[in-house]
Amino acid sequence: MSNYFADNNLLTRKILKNQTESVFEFYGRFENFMKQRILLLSMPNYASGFDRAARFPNLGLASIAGNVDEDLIDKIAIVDLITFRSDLKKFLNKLLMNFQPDIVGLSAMSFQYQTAVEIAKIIKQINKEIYTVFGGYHITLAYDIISNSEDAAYIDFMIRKEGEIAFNNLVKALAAKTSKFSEIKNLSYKENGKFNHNKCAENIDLNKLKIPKRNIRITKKYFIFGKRTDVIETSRGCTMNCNFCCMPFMYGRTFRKYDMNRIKKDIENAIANGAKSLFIVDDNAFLDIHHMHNFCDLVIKNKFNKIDYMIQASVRGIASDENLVRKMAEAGFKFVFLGIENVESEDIKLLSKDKKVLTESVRAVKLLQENNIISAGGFIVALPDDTEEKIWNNFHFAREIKLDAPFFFVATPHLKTEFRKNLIKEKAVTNLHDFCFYNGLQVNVRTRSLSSEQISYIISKMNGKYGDIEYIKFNKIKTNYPFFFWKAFIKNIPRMMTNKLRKILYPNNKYLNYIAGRKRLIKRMRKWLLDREEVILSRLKELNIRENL
Ligand code: B12
Ligand code: SF4
Repeated sequence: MSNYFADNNLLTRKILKNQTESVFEFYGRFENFMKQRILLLSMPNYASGFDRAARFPNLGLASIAGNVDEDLIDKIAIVDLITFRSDLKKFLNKLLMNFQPDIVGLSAMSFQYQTAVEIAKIIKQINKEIYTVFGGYHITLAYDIISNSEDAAYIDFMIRKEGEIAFNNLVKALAAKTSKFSEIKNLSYKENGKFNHNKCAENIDLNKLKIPKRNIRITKKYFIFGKRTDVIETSRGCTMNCNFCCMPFMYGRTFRKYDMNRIKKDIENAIANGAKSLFIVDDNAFLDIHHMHNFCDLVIKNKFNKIDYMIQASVRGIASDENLVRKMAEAGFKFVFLGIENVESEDIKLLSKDKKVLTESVRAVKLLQENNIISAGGFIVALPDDTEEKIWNNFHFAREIKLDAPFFFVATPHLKTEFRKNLIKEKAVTNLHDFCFYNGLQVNVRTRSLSSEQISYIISKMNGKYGDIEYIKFNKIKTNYPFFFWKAFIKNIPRMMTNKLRKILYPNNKYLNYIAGRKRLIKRMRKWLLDREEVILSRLKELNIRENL
């Protein structure tokens, strides 16, 4: 990082800019044309626990960067703030002063959006001439709300849905100093201080996209299970109907594949940039089992199986094809994340999932175990009818099938989804607008019998209880990544000891460890430029009062 700053001081920046201007003025081709300095940022916020096992680079930003025409670029860089742990404000100030960007692109999921706004404020304080461009999931879902909010003062442009073509067109317009923004599809831009929202283009033909630019990342500390990692995609979209998912707002219910030649180049590029493992970010690559067979064949044939692969998959995709799972093992797959969702039949119906999901989950996990692949599984709990017992049933199911990594997500009412509408009708949403908590682990709903904080407490107990001696015995993370596993285990010992000690010293207050966890969250959120102390503490009071009753 220090070298980077050393050769990018303010003076160099000015000279470079003048040179670029004079070259173009000399040729008289583009009178006002100016190559752009583009800085792309992904957000530092993480869902607690994820960051200990994995920190991934943002593929959306790398793909956008890869698709900006070279002759528009003076300098371009990606900074994945997820890898960054110290004083964010100080770091950003230094970065912006040294890079002197013309354009800063910010990518955010819903729970990261408010941090992106706080960063945009810092950018505008340093130089209000810098253009801030927001993109990603939250923008796609909430552009209309945002354009009428106070946040709009810090946002110059929003790009909805897929960003590659729209961003390139925007950079072109800014470089040529034209203001023909109305012609750029997917773009929201301001006229007389008010946002206009252009129409969106059709989904991109994926095979026309250039390879993501990985070599321009300033940040480097990406890992999963202790191994240097990167991200690739082999398809975009999903045709399923799960009503809690916001993916259809991005691509509609469609499924597009990259052809194998392009995938081959992408893997080569990721490996050349240091990847020792690859996370495949596709929504649901297993919609086309042949595609997955072809992918594995490609990896095996080209000897790309010296590195590890991880993917999320539908339980049906895995359960339905024993040969594919075997081939995946040969191709180097070490981790599969399955969307199990819930064990209660009423809840499965509420999530618009197929009721066969449970029997298929049992088979899918068994096949993964037989092939030495780590099985992770996501559950969605806290649906309106859920009681404490029903929530725990998900835990028991995970233990019964010996899931290596269970994720007990809380039903999250993401904007615009059918699921949100249903929960609002049920009066089950306790936090409608503060999206900082929409990360799947924080609770924003209540059930008919449980408050948000009670749900949160139950889930923290489930997470705490899963990692017992028996778990250590059957767990495949330990066999596939022993160094990572034992290092994480040892690192966790002081916290386990403190928790035990609290229980011994204060046997009558069962909430003490939980409260400590909530306080850690307050500290973490402050690091992301968010202060939600009051909100979190007020919910804790609710729990204590109930306890005293
Ligand atoms: C891979 C993935 C992950 C990975 C890694 C993500 C990463 N590196 O950032 C992991 C497993 C860690 C993960 C975790 C989580 N994820 Co996730 N994840 C995805 C997934 C499947 C793919 C993301 C991706 O890389 N897509 C491919 C790239 C090319 O597309 P993209 O990121 O969307 O970028 C394009 C556009 O969005 C846009 N764009 C994006 N940024 C910008 C910026 C600018 C300036 C511009 C112009 C355009 C632009 O242009 C890009 C190119 O077309 C998506 C679903 C999906 N289809 O996107 C969910 C998704 C993004 N995740 C989601 C969630 C909720 C989470 C979690 C919070 C919890 C959870 N329940 O899983 C955690 C939290 C992670 C954390 N930071 O701690 C939600 C977000 C919902 C929302 N409204 O915010 C999604 C949409 C899943 C869903 N179906 O609901 N996730
Ligand atoms: S299968 Fe996954 S990606 Fe497809 S709609 Fe359901 S949750 Fe969304």
